[in-house]
Amino acid sequence: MSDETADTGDRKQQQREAFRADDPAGGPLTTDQGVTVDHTDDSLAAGERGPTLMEDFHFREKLTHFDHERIPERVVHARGAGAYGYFEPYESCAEFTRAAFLQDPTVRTPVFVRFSTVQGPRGSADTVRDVRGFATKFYTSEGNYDLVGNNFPVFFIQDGIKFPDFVHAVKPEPHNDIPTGASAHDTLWDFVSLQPETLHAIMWLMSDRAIPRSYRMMQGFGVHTFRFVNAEGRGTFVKFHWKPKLGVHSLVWDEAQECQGRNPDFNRGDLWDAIEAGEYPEWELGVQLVPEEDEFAFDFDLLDATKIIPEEQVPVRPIGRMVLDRNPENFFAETEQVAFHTANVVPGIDFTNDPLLQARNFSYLDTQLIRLGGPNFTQIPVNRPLAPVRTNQRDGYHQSAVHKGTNYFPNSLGGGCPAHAGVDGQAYTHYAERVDGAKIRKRSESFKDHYSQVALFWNSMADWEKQHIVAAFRFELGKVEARTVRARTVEQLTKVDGELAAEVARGIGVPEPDGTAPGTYKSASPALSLESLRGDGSIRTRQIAVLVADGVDAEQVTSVREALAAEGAIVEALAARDGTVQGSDGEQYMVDRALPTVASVLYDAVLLPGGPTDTPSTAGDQDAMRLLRDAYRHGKPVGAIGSGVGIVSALEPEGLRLSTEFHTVVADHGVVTDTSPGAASEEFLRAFVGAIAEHRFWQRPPVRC
Ligand code: HDE
Repeated sequence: MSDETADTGDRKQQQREAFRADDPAGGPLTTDQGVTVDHTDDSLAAGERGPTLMEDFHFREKLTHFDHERIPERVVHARGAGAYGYFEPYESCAEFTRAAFLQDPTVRTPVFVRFSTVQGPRGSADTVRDVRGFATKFYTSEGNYDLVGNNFPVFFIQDGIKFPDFVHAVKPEPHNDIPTGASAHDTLWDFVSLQPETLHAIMWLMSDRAIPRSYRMMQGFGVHTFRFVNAEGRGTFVKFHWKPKLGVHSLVWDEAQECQGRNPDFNRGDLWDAIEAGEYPEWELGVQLVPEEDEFAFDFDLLDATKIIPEEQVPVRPIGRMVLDRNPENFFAETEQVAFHTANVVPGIDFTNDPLLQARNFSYLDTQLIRLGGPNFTQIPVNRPLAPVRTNQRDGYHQSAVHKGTNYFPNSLGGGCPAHAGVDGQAYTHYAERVDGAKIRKRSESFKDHYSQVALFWNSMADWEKQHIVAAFRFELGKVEARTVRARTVEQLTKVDGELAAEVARGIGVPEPDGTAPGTYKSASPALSLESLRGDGSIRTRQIAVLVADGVDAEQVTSVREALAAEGAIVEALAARDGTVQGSDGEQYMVDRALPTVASVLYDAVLLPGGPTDTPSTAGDQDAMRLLRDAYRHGKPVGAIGSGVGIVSALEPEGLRLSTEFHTVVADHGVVTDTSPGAASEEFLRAFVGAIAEHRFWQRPPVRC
C-alpha cells in the first residue's frame, strides 16, 4: 500500500554515500600509517597452509586496534542515545542571570542531548522500568554548560556519599550479575526498606513515568536547586524543568516487557527515526525561581534533592525552547564519548550546598578520566567548546593539540598570555555565599521528613495511575525472595498512605498492615499527574497499524492513510505476508510489513478497514488478531470501518461491548467504529484522530498494566 519501505532503504544508502563523499581523499584502503593495502582478506603466511608471520604488520595493526575498540561503559547510565539541536530563549533572563545564552531570543545555542537508562549495561533493552537520564550540553559563547538531569524531579538519596550504596543495591546482584536492566530484586528493595529517603523517587519509579513511550515524550528535571546570578551579583534559587511539546506519554508495563524482546531499541530507534523524518522533537525549558530571602519559606529544605517545589506553590516559568534536529554520525565518537559534568557551568549559573550536587561536582570529572583515558577528553569534538580555549594545561594521554609558547602563569616570555580576564565582567566568578560551621558528619534536621511529599505524589495521581503504581509495587516486591524485605517495605508504605500499603500487601502475600486508614498527608499537586501533561493534542509521529488482507477496500485504506498522514501520523499497512495484497478492485497493493515481523507493542493504534461486501480475510489471520487483541488490552485506540467492524467484535471476550445504538459512527472508550461502507467519513476520522491524541483508555476493561 506504499513504497515507503523502499524509500527508507534508498535513504539509508544515500546517507552512506554522503558519508563516503565526505572523505576528501576517497582512495584505497590504507594502514594507520597511511600505507596502501591491497589485500585485507588473508593474513600473510608461510605457504598456503602455513603459519601466520609476525611481520604481517597490517594483520597485527588491524587486530590490535580491534582488541582496544571498547572503553569502559558508564557505571550508571550506560545505555543511551543522543542527538544535536539548538536552544533559544524566549526573552532576556537578565533580571535573574547573566548567562549569555539566556539573553537574546535571536541567538541559537547549539546543544547535544543524551537520553539514557540507569541500571542496565550498554546492551540492555530500552523499555525497562527505570529512571531516564536527560543530559544537555549547551555549547554557549561563554563555554560549555551541562544540565545533567533526569526524567524524575527527585533523587533516591540526599547525600552523594550514599550513591555507591544505592547503585550497588540497584545494579545486578554481585554473585550472578542478575537481573539485567531491572529493579525487581532483593538488594534494591532491602536498601529501600531501610533507607526511607528513597521512597519519593521510588514512587516515581513505580509510576508510568518509569516506562516512557518515547524520549520525545518525557519531561526532564535538573533535580537540584541551582542558583542563577545576575550582572549585579544577586542570586536567585532555580529549579530547571524540560516539558515536551508532544506531551508526556507512557507505555503500560505488560507492553514494556514484551517490547524488551520485540524491539530492545524501541526508544533509541524512535528518536533516531523521528529526527531522520524531519519530525524534530521539542521541549520547553522552564524555571521555578525562588528569591534568596525565601530560602526558608518552605516546609522542606531547598537543598534536599528528594523534594520538589510544588508547581502550585512556585509556578514554572517558560524561558526558552530546545529542538533536536540532527542525529550523530558515529555513535561511539559522539554519543559514547560525550562527557557531561555538573560542574560545567557558565557565568550566571552557580551551585547550592545540596550535598548530592556537591558530590556530583566531584564524580563526573573523575569518572571521565577513567572512561576516556586521561585529561584530554575535552578535545574530542563532541566535548570541545565552541568558545575559545586558552589554558596552561599540557600533555597527557591523547593530547591532540600542538601547543606552542609558554605553559605557565605568570610569564613575561610569552607576553603574559593567556592573561586573566580582568574586571570587565566576562570571567566566571563564584557566588560569594557566606559559609561557616563546624566540621561534622550529620544530616540536617530539615532533611528528615521522608513521607509528606511521597504522599503528595500519591494523592496527586488519577485512579488509573494509582492502580498502575500498586501493580508495579506488587510486581517488583513479588520478585523479592526475602519475605522480611517485602514486609519492611510495606511497613514503610503505611507511613505514606494506609490504603496504598494495604493494596500492595494484598498482592504480595504479606500481612495487611493495621490501620489502613487513608494517609496523614492530604495535599495534592495536580501538575504531577499525567492527566495534566497530555501535550498539544497532536498525533504527529504516532505509529498506526492498518491490518490489510486480500479483498480489502484499497480506496478506503488510501483515503484514511492520507488523512492520518496529513495529521503527521506514520501509517503502516500490515498483512500476513510481505509483498502485495489484492484489493477489492482486483489490483495489487504493496504492504509495508509482514505481521510476523511486528507486534502491537510497536504501534500506538490499530485500524481495521473493511471490504465492499465481505469481511476481509484479516479475521482468519492469527497474527493480525493477536495484534488487535494486544492493542485493545493495552488501552490503545482501535478504529474499524465497514465490514472491519465485524472483526472488532472478536474483542468481545476481552470485555468489549459494541454499541447497539443506531449511529453510523460510534466512539466508545477509544474504539471508534464506522459502519458505513466506502471511504471513511469526516466524523470517523475526527473521532479516531481524537482517540489517538488521547493515547490510552484506562477505563476500558481490563487494561493489562
Ligand atoms: Fe549521575 N553520574 N550521579 N546523576 N548522571 C553519571 O557520569 C553521580 C545523579 C546523571 O548521558 C556518571 O559520565 C553521583 C542525579 C545522568 O553521559 C557518574 C551522584 C542525576 C548521567 C555519576 C549522581 C544524575 C549521569 C556516570 C550522586 C539527575 C548520564 C558516567 C551524588 C539530576 C550522563 C558519567 C550521560 C552519569 C555520578 C546522581 C543524572 C558516575 C556520584 C541526582 C543523566 O559520574
